[in-house]
Amino acid sequence: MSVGETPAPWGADHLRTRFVKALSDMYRAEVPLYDKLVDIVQAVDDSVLAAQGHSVADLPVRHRLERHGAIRLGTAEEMRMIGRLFGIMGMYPAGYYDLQIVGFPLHGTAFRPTSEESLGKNPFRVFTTVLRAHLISSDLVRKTASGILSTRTLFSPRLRNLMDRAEADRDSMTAEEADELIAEALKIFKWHSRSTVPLKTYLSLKNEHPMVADIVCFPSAHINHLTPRTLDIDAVQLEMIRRGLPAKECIEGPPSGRKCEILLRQTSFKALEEQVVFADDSGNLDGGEGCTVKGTHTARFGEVEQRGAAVTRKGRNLYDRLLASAVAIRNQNPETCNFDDVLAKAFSAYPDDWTTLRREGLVFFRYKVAPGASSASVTDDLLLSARSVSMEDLLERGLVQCEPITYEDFLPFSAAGIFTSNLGGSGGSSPTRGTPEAEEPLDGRRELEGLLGSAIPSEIDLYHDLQSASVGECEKVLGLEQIVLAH
Ligand code: OOG
Ligand code: NI
Repeated sequence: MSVGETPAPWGADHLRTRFVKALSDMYRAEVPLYDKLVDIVQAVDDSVLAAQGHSVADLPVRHRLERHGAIRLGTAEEMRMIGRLFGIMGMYPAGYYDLQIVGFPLHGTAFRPTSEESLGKNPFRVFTTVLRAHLISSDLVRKTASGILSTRTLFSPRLRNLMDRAEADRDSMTAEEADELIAEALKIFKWHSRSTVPLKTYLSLKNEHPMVADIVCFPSAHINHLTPRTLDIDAVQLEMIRRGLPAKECIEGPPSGRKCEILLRQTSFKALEEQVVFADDSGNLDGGEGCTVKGTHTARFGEVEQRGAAVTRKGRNLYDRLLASAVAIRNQNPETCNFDDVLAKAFSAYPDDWTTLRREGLVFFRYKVAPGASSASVTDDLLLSARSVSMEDLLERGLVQCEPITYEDFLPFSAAGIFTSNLGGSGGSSPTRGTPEAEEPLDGRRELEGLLGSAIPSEIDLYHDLQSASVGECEKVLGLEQIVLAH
């Protein structure tokens, strides 16, 4: 699109960007601490950039809008509908997450853009889980939950209608209809300080699992956090504490102090205790002043993250192994152990320069032919065989450049750590941090794919495809049959 041209109102990238901006405004009004956190991130990022002699305008466009959110849905139908809605905004399932491993009756996926181009515009991602009612142990709670959810309407008739039309023929739709789609979709994510059920029902569901109460007892699938990305999470953490935000004690993910950031590091401030009005015992919400039942609910929290490079399967296995070894050491002496030190020590076995990470096949890279290079630059001494060369040779001669691919996904155990510390009670560091990866939970994945009506690609395969496409492009430009990677 050339400068000054108006984007098509129904373009998927455009809708996603409008939606995340609207969501951010709504969340800012709902959770004042979010505003403070975004301020801190901006101040920290500005000073990181200034120290490097840069300004925010030097960052890729995506940084300024980059957010992720999380919602928890109640039924297969809600999950199927949200898959369609996100699809209209250019967000597709990536990765399967089974939260049963950490004791939550939920599984899900992340909806996000997957193409290089869309990620570059705005990588908005939503970690989306759905309740698996059959994992609720009490018959009574299961029936109560299913009964309540069967009467909830998350998607208004108008939204359904707009979605049907968008899928059938989006080019014929107007700018006003795009506005309506955003407004109707926003309602799904909005917080309501009234519960649809009596307090005693809420408490019985909460007793089964706080997640069950959070999902079932409210009229919307309120977004429970909206996370900005920062360039320096250690500085944000210190600043949160300095400004008196109720920050979690430790940062989840790889240790601090690495030169080459990998995967994801996250921290949060603790959930708000929200005032909630409950229905009276006959389910009536309009009992008038004096008849309402007041209570509280903790659900929404603030989170911030720093993103590093996407790792290969080999890189992920090494990450999981080192994390598990650090956790095992901590578990021997949980009271006295300084986990950050133990973690840093364990990760000294994880290479920390890009060349080694690339040569050992631990990180995915995007390759690009250097400006000015062409097929004429490929001299005979570079050839391994007829028309094949080694990527390392091309890099060494400066004919190709590379950069690590950003990790766009989640770390389920960090996720579990963060939501565990936000369910009231446990506070501090996550009891689950570093739980070893379980066997691939095939049945759950199939169940979720079945209800979404599409395969859920593994996030690692998606990075592999991005890397391969960039290598393919180099082959084309340099007129080569094959460029062989180091590993
Ligand atoms: C999901 C939290 C997952 C993350 O950053 O790992 C997540 C939830 O709380 O429902 O957002
Ligand atoms: Ni999150």
